[in-house]
Amino acid sequence: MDLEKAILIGLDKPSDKNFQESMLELSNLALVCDVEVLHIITQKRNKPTANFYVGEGKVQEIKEAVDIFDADLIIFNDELSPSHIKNLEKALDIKVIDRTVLILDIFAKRAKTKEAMLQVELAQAKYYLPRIVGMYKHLSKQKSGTGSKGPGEQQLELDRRLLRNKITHLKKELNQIVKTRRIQREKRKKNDVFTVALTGYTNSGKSTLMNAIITTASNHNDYYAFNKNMLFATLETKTKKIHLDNNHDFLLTDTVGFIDRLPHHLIEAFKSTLEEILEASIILHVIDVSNKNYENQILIVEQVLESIGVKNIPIIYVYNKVDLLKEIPLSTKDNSVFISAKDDYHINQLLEMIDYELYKTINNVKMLIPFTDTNVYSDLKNNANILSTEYLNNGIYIEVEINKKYLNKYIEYVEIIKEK
Ligand SMILES: Nc1nc2c(ncn2[C@@H]2O[C@H](COP(=O)(O)OP(=O)(O)OP(=O)(O)O)[C@@H](O)[C@H]2O)c(=O)[nH]1
Ligand SMILES: [Mg+2]
Repeated sequence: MDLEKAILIGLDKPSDKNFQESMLELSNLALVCDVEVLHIITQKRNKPTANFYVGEGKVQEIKEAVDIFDADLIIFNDELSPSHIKNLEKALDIKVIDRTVLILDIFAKRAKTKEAMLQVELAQAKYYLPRIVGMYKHLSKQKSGTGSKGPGEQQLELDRRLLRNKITHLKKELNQIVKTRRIQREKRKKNDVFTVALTGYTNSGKSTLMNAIITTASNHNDYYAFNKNMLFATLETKTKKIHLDNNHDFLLTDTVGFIDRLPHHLIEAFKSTLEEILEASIILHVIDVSNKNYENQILIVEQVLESIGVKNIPIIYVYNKVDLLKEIPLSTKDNSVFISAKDDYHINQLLEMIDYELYKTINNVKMLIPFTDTNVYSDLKNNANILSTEYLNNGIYIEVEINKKYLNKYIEYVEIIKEK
């Protein structure tokens, strides 16, 4: 197959602490999209310019490089505005795209379920709507050679309208799926099952860990999905029930991975998938500790979690791939564990931490249980630590140490809660 040939452009802003790594990552993203990287041009600047994103001198340098390397396209490391694309394409007379296009393309390639496909299509449509002018220039060029005029304004307006209709239609279809998913989640909540969500940078080993936990916790090999050494292998949410030896259980959910400069249209489109994280009792933040940029990846994941509204959910930091390290580093995070999902190293330790976090006795509660509900009393006798019992006229009044699960289950009987 003929690879498209590209020149990468990056703006090295002082605020950007991991600029080199992000350019490397851009090369990787390009490769996944079957694009060969011929050359990289960077510019140190405080902020983008209004016209061309980079300075005018740089545009000249890029133009020369395009000729020298005979490139097919230019890829910017940041998301470009419609006017940047328009100006750059005019000045350079070559296709100009950005990191977002690459990520969207990869997501489109990987999407398997209907929901994921609709989500990616929606993100793409929203990204392309304001940029349709630039796009048309290439399309018409491909057909009839350099310099040919794009379609008239009328045609453009028509196509914009089509794209807008498509967005409305996609949103409707997605809403339907989201509703079903919400109902499923509500059901789960009613059954008061805990969920534990796997999150982390793409390729950090979330799906591999999911498999390791499934095989460690169950006696049979209930293998779940593929995991591959590729970016965004998982785009859909998968949930499995994990049953521990002590009869405790929880639902484990694998989700889409994050990346630096994750396009906001994608985050928006994947909201329903990401909502699974918001509902979790615990988040496992999986980190590829063998990646030399892992500390920055932690920050990026934390930013995305914050942007989707994660608050007050306990996080366990799971430093994965320690088999690739000579020495295990010291964690600066409190709730952390070093594992190798590939070699099943410390998976049991992680399970113990999850178990502890989920089932620890955290509340000292006073409850009044009406005599009609004495089954509640026997349930608590078996599953919580009853400190005192008093028989009153209107029911049994108890003081009990209780974990989150039983607190939620019997919240209607609670009179006083004292957090430990
Ligand atoms: N050496 C080593 N490799 C691992 C380990 N865990 C995962 N990998 C490899 O890392 C790559 C990515 O693993 P995945 O489990 O697909 O990662 P992911 O986080 O699910 O990735 P996305 O779904 O793309 O976000 C695969 O090639 C795995 O075999 C580990 O503990 N050690
Ligand atoms: Mg995965």
